[in-house]
Amino acid sequence: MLAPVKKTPVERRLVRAACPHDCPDTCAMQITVENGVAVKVEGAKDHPFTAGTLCTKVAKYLERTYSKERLLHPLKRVGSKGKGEFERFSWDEALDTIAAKFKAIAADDPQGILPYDYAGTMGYVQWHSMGRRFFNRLGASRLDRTICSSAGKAGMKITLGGGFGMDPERFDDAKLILIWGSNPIVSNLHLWSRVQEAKRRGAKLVAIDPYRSLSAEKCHEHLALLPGTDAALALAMMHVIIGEDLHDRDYVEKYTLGFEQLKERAKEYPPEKVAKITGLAAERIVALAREYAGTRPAAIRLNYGLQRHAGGGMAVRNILCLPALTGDWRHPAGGALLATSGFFGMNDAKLERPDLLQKAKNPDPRTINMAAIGDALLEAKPPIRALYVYNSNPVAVAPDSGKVIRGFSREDLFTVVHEQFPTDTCDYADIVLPATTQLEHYDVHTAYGHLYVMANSPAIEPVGESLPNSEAFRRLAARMGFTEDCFRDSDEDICRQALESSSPRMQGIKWDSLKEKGWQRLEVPERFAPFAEGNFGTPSGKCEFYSETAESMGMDPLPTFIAPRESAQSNAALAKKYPLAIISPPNRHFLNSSFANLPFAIAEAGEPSLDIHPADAGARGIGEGDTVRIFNDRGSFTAKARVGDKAREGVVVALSVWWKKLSADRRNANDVTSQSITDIGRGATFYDCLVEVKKDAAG
Ligand SMILES: Nc1nc2c(c(=O)[nH]1)N[C@H]1C(S)=C(S)[C@@H](COP(=O)(O)OP(=O)(O)OC[C@H]3O[C@@H](n4cnc5c(=O)[nH]c(N)nc54)[C@H](O)[C@@H]3O)O[C@H]1N2
Ligand SMILES: Nc1nc2c(c(=O)[nH]1)N[C@H]1C(S)=C(S)[C@@H](COP(=O)(O)OP(=O)(O)OC[C@H]3O[C@@H](n4cnc5c(=O)[nH]c(N)nc54)[C@H](O)[C@@H]3O)O[C@H]1N2
Ligand SMILES: [Mo]
Repeated sequence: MLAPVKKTPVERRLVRAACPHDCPDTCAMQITVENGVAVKVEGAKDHPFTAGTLCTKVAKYLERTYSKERLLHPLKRVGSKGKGEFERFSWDEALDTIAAKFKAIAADDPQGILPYDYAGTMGYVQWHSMGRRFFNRLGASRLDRTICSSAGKAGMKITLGGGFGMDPERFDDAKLILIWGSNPIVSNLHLWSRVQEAKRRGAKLVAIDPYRSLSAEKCHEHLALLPGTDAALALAMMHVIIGEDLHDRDYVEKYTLGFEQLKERAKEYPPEKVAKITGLAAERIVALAREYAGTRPAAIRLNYGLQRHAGGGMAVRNILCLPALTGDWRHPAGGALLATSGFFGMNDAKLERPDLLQKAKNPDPRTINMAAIGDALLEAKPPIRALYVYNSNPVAVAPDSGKVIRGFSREDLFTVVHEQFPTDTCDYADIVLPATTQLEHYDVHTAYGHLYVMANSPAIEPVGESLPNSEAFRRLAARMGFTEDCFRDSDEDICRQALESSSPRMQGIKWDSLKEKGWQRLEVPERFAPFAEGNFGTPSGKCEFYSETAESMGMDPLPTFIAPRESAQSNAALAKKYPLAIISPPNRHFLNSSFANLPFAIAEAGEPSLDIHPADAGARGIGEGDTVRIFNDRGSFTAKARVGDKAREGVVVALSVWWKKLSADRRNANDVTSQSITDIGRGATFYDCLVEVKKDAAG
């Protein structure tokens, strides 16, 4: 008789993880692993902000990790650039080739080499350490990481003294919430739960957004202003608040600087004048100002969307002045929130080792602005001869794609792309390296939308031959002959170093216990009101309405309005030719260009679309569902028209960021966006862009 088949026991483990994506929520995740295979990804129930839910994208993270689209081994290019024709080769051959190339360029001038990386993962191990060490030691050109938030950060710094704001967990106690240039249902889901709770408790929600976004739709009121005019709206609110003596005199006197000058400045922005700038009725501006001044606590959620314009830094600065006028900062549930990043304090010097530059051939290499990578690749002197791209997909996400692609197509440019997926950027690589996902490596994270430090432990072995970014740089450093100990640190060593912080808020946070628990709150009070008694991070310690720092940067020391570069107000001739302002904010089902190749996300997102107002569509003979061509002097792309009143008149909206090669015309919204930069912070100006739209005859 045959022996009965023995059932293999299932070895089941629960692993603590952190969502790596560029999103304010940085969720705590719990991964279930059975016999070495991840079988379930959930939001951690015990994490106060994640509270057991993940967004629709990351809830399907297993489909991403185990996707058949994953890059599984190194590839070398065999076809022409852009074609995406590759042949498999080994890691050793790949790294030897890269090291030989980098050595040859470095012998001449290491500035010919440029890293290009952004927040594909926000982890300190996989983004802020080994790569930075490597390129510092090499003396490569430095990358100015400006593609997303640098204008807003500069605006926060001038006004508040750093990346500080109210605790997102306190929004549920606010009585009035301004959702200002922010779309939390899409890009900040867990804050939206708090906002919903506030609504249940009777709070009023007001959206300020040129687009009736999913979030704006659910607010009590929606003010659809013209893009890039928020700074003027904030000034008009100040005009009313100060003019009608509605400000908190005690708070202003004790904790702000430059009120008298601000009062004069605000006089220059009466609601009637600002109505013309913003396209809002003057009465609505007045009503908003009165309601805001009359409701305590009031909370403002502004987000990075509104700073992607010529005056983006100033817009953030102006909005952040409002809660100091009303004294909202006194309350844990009052104030404003752009980011909480400044409350953390990872040990950047230890992670990035800027001191290694001293060993490089040129200890002070030039800086290249990532928001203008197209121009840099085509025009920088000395030329960029090698690019090492990781955690980013510039061919799809960087502005002015025509130039970006011409740059990436240069035959004399040597390009390495370390990626999880065969992106648009991979198609232009000489060498593609396969990267692990968050389930396959260690990391430690902070957040820009809550106050917890987060740990990520690997749940599974690397898929295929993929390697973490840290390991690729470790191996490359060895081949370059870099002997410093820091190039032998393990990923967990780096997690420990990240937490060797001088910040008093991080003293109790150590890697071994953090890894165990998965997350730990900064040492701040439960009901945290950071500026209740001043204590701003500015030179004066006050909220600086008047800023000498701004003045020293060549800016207006007071809040002012800087018009969009591409608008009827600042360039009438351009506006005549290209009368529509286009914005291209995130699609709910994508995370920038991440997920935009995965069937489940594409099925939800549909196809590239353009929201257009009936008046603008009618004037152009465009009907619902027509294929339209969106164009300006920089380029063009096509999309399906959705005619309706979601986009205000004069504004069209192309939810983004689609992969070019998966779109019918192999283009996307960045074919029309510009490389011009913001007033401060040298940031990208994706939403400062004029176009014309035509029904596509070919479509
Ligand atoms: N699902 C999803 N989540 C994401 C992302 C994603 O791609 N998908 N991206 C992540 C990243 S990298 C970031 S930086 C954040 C971005 O998060 P948000 O800043 O919220 O992103 P946006 O959608 O760019 O902007 C929010 C809203 O601002 C509006 N807006 C555009 N221009 C203006 C303006 O001039 N004034 C005003 N008042 N409103 C304006 C847009 O219509 C949009 O509804 O989200 C993160 N979260
Ligand atoms: N038109 C338009 N353009 C935009 C925006 C917009 O709103 N409209 N938003 C802008 C903003 S806010 C941002 S932040 C940028 C974002 O632009 P990017 O930072 O380029 O973000 P993603 O498009 O998500 O691409 C990140 C890539 O990193 C890869 N990746 C993830 N984890 C790892 C890892 O561990 N190792 C390696 N090697 N790779 C990894 C992913 O597979 C993905 O392809 O885009 C900007 N571009
Ligand atoms: Mo971003």
